[in-house]
Amino acid sequence: MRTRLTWAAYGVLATLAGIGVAHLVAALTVADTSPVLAVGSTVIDLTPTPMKDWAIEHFGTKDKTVLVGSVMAAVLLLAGVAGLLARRRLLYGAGLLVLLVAIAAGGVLTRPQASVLDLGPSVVAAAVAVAALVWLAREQTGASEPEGANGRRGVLIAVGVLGGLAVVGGVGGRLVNKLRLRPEDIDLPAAQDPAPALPKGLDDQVPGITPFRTPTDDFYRVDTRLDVPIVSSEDWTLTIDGDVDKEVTLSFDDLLAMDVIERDITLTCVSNSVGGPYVGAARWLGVRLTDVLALAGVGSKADQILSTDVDGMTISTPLDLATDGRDAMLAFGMNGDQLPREHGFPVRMIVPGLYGFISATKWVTRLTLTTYDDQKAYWTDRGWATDAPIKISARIDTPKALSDQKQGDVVIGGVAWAQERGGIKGVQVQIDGGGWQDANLGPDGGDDYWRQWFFKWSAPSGSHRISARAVAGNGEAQTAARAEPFPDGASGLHELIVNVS
Ligand SMILES: Nc1nc2c(c(=O)[nH]1)N[C@H]1C(S)=C(S)[C@@H](COP(=O)(O)O)O[C@H]1N2
Ligand SMILES: [Mo]
Repeated sequence: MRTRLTWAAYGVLATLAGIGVAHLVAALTVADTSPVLAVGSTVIDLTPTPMKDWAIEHFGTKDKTVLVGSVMAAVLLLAGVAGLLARRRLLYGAGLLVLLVAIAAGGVLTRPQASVLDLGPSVVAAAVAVAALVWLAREQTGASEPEGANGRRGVLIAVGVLGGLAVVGGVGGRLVNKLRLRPEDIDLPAAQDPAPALPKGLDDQVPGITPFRTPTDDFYRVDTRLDVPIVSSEDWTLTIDGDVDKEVTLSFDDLLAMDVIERDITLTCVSNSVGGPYVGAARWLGVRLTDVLALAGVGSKADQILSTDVDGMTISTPLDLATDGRDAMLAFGMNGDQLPREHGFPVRMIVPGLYGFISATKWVTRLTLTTYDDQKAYWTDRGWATDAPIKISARIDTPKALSDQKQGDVVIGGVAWAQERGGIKGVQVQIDGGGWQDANLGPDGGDDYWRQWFFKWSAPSGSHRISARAVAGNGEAQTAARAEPFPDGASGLHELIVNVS
């Protein structure tokens, strides 16, 4: 039993050394090609939508950590098996390790725009893992021979060196990736058409309420990437092609030299469940999407803008909605600073009123005027809707679900949004299924921005159910009909129970 465990541990150690070194090599070249991340990304692409939804619902923003953790666990389990095989025959163990890396390499090659060069880290992983296993097997066999004392020392050295490699590779890869995330120094232009000063919100008045402006560091992040694309503003270009009068390619400086606008817009993810966290409000700086399209001249056949990111990931936006007069932007600034890399540096799209998955392309490099019949975007291929306006929604931030409250004055508060529907005209609160009562609204940040609200409740003791609903400026009310996020956004009312004593 003990020898078996030892050999299984050798398999795991050899694999960790391979993965660690490969991770560092990937970080120094193309981070996305790190074998474990590549398998993770492939799993993301292949996972059926309902399962992805389930993962987002249960693991929230940790869904990627859970994914990478599961991939690692599966790999290490098989690595242990490889170690056991190696005890019988080294060739079998090594063969299984190579097979594992080959699967990862397959993952690397299925990434959009993958090249053979991207196999570098996988080849390194295989070479290091196999060499490590051979080394460990040699030392172990040596140690069990009669003059074993020396052999035991050999085992310890091998374990130490390989453990060191795994740690140096893993930690080093992390550090390099962190370093690469450092922002570039960009001088942002001033807006010719600035946003009015954002009024002071209810942040200080209502404890526990979502801040009126989401701090950039707290802004939710949703994308298909396990790493963050590192794009340099100098190399970046944006091409407008497809059904256009003339194809145009803009540099970052070209874009900065255009008419700059600034807008307060609340971005929402289609995967957000009612009351969920995937919504954020920020001040965006950029140029009008319509100004950019006009440079190329849009033809008469196109019905979608197919935007492509730096890695070939595609998002489609209905052309009519994006050009109907709303403040659709190509943004390079967020909350007074340049876009963080996580949020699309150097340039992303922002279209008020449309869920992010059909509008908010990060790291965007190409806008292709085409038709839904001709070309399908990433999520269209996965069954999501092509037309998905953000649904009206009110979220209760405080009190928290199932919290204990003291009898007497309890302030209920939250945020509500109804982009491109005239903003929020009213929010109402219902206790225990009683009558709907008007909540107080916070200041107005514009029709495309969310609104804070609060309601003073004199809470009697007992368990109580609180519900909220929003009414838009155009008169439309939030529906109570429940819908899952798939395929065009969740609906229903946010409801929660609190215990008052
Ligand atoms: N390139 C790229 N852009 C993308 C995505 C993506 O996966 N890749 N995800 C979209 C989705 S689903 C949403 S909700 C928003 C989220 O933007 P954020 O991460 O800046 O909050 O980005 C959109 N833009
Ligand atoms: Mo999203």
